[in-house]
Amino acid sequence: MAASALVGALLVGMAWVGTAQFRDATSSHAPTGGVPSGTQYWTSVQGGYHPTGRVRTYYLGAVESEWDYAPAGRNLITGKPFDEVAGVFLGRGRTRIGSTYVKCLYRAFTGPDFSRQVERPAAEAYLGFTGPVIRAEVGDTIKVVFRNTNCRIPVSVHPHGVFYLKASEGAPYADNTSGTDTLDDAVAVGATHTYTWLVPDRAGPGPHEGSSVMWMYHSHTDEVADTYAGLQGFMVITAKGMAREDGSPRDVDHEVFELFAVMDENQSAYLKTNLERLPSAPDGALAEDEEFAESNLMHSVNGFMYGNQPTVTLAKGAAVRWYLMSMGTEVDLHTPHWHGNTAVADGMRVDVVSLLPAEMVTADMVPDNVGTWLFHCHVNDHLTAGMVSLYRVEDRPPVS
Ligand SMILES: [Cu+2]
Repeated sequence: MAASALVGALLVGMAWVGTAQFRDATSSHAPTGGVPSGTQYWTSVQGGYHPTGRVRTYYLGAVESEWDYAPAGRNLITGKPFDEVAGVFLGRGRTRIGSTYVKCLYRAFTGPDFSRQVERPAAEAYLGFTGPVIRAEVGDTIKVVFRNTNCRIPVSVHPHGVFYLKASEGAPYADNTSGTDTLDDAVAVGATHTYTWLVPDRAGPGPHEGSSVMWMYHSHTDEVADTYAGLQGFMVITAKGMAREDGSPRDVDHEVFELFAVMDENQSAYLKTNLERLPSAPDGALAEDEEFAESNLMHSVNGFMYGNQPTVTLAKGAAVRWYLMSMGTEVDLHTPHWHGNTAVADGMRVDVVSLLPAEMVTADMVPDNVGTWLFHCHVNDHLTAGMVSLYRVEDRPPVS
């Protein structure tokens, strides 16, 4: 990417985040009330929370969208039309939904009135249906102002890793909470809820990790139906003192985020909606039909199949950090594999990593091998069903 494009990307990317300084974060209380904030508290739980005083505010919307798993309409790995196997999932017909589904997705907005969605820069198009990346540095406070802009289902934002109280957990269950502590559980269409998450030391990189750690966020009102509807995203926490202004780690030139998942559209909260869009109204038996069910298992990377993911482009010699995760169920054991280059994950040299549902793995790569390379799940069934992308290494100076 040209330097000017990068600057443009940064500007657009930053438009949805506002930062502010608390005057005295150690003694003040967050707006949801009762957030432990004193040094005494954190010492008593042997945690470390050493506030930077910085609050990062994100405007996150849930947006009902049509999502096409294969927008090119071709297999971009073979360069040919879809074959019979691909047709099982992507073929559209009287009783087949095809490649495009209605989903509910997390999208960034520019401000608290949610009048303008942030346009995702071209360099981030590969993020697909996943939400915008949320970032913070250890010691920060994250505020997610969340509005269900037009999804017909109630949804929430549930984070992993960071510190939250009940009003910011985003999950309804019999946890003895009531009143305002339950407003996070399910945000109805048109409603807004602000989630406040602290970033103590234990949300940052562990002893064997580099300068940042990835956590996911996802809807947890109806966890299964919501995540299959598309509501998940990545969050990066950078070690204290290691963050750039935007929260990204200083010692990394390029970060890449990839979700490997068999998106089971049969279990999406939008199955009924998608059925109703079929050319002929389906009879009740269709949802029970095994072949129909199979046709809705979208083996995808960030919501793209058969090489349809926009190609991630890296510079030879750049410090690249890959953040990989999976979601789903027992079929979601994935083994992302890079052709052409190797990485270090968990202190080991690898070109394959393994993921189980909701597992998150960070891998550092300094690509030395120029070319366009496969990046695919090594589980045979998943590979043939479309869980394959490309990445490209170019001989140019790293952008940082
Ligand atoms: Cu797989």
